[in-house]
Amino acid sequence: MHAKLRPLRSTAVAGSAVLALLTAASAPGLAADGPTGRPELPTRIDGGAWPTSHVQGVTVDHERGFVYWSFTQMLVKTDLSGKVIGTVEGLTGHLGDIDIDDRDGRVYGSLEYKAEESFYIAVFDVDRIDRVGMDAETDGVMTAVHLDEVAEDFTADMNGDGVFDGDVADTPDHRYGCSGIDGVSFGPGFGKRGGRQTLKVAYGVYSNTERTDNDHQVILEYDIANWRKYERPLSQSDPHHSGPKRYDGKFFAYTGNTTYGVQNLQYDPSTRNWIMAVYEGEKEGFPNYSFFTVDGTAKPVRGEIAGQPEPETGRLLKLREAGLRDEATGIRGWEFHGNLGFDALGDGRYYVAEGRAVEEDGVKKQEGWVRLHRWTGDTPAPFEPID
Ligand SMILES: [Ca+2]
Ligand SMILES: [Ca+2]
Ligand SMILES: [Ca+2]
Repeated sequence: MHAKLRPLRSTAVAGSAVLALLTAASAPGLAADGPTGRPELPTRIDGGAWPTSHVQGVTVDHERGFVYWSFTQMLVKTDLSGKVIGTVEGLTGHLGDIDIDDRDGRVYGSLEYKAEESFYIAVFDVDRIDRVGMDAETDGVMTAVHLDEVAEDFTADMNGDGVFDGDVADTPDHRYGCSGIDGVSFGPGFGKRGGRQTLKVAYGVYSNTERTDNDHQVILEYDIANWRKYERPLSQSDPHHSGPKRYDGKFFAYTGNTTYGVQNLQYDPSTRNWIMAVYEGEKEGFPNYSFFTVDGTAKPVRGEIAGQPEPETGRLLKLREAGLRDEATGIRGWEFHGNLGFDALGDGRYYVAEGRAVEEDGVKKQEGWVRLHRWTGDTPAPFEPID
């Protein structure tokens, strides 16, 4: 609430400025943003309650004043007061984490169809979302780009018995334990301060305590500059496989096994951390933290991807030397939620999603909202809510 006040010449102007400041500062739920010219950010925004699975991701367009919410089978667009502007519905797969590309103003999200062995980045033309009930297939607001690499790792017959065991955790199949994709975020290349923003896509990883090759988070990097040529509308009954044959980078972060991998991935320009919010793992001998930070200032190093059936090297990411530390493994991490949605605003503030099941008129729904937080760097939780 400490907006910067500059000396003003006229007492009348100063008086009205102070009045305006007090009004803003005392309005419930509003955090003063200072003289940025951008809308002020509420301490809480509601995403509504929907007859879907839970909220999976949020991304805020501060400039234009919109919030986008992934509710697994639906994308919701609200303004900063939580007023619903529109929805994109009819998704039969799993829409996970989302992020906005500041360059084109579109929203990108991970979209899985495991039975069809098809994995996409869905691209939403969010400017065109202007009413509730728009259709993902037929209203021209969504295209999809297929990621072959994910399908290959997901379907890998790791025990070589000629059978791919499908969407189950209790199997040696799935390379690195890959269950698909979830966390997505734009940001600079790992170890780079600026340069070209690329899209990072994190694998889901099945929880499985019986194997040793699933203790890494796996992150693919794509330069999406030429992605328009791959983008196609998606017919979910006949899923296309239009997409880049190759990724531009593949990276591994040693965290120990988790339950479904990185739920929310987010680059934080203010700390230069890549945050990874997860559902905790269950393996003995690991700390099983709920939140990790990759050191975005560290260049990836080629090294052994520990625990693979055949020795294998890859580009390893470094966890930030901060937070909790597990003596046995050296793994660093934190205890924090954020696995339902997490957006970094770039100035040391963050929106963190929460959700719950509700019932309205006999209909089971999932409600989602975000609360404004600030970075503290404390352990075990490095954020505190701004109220
Ligand atoms: Ca097999
Ligand atoms: Ca994200
Ligand atoms: Ca998720």
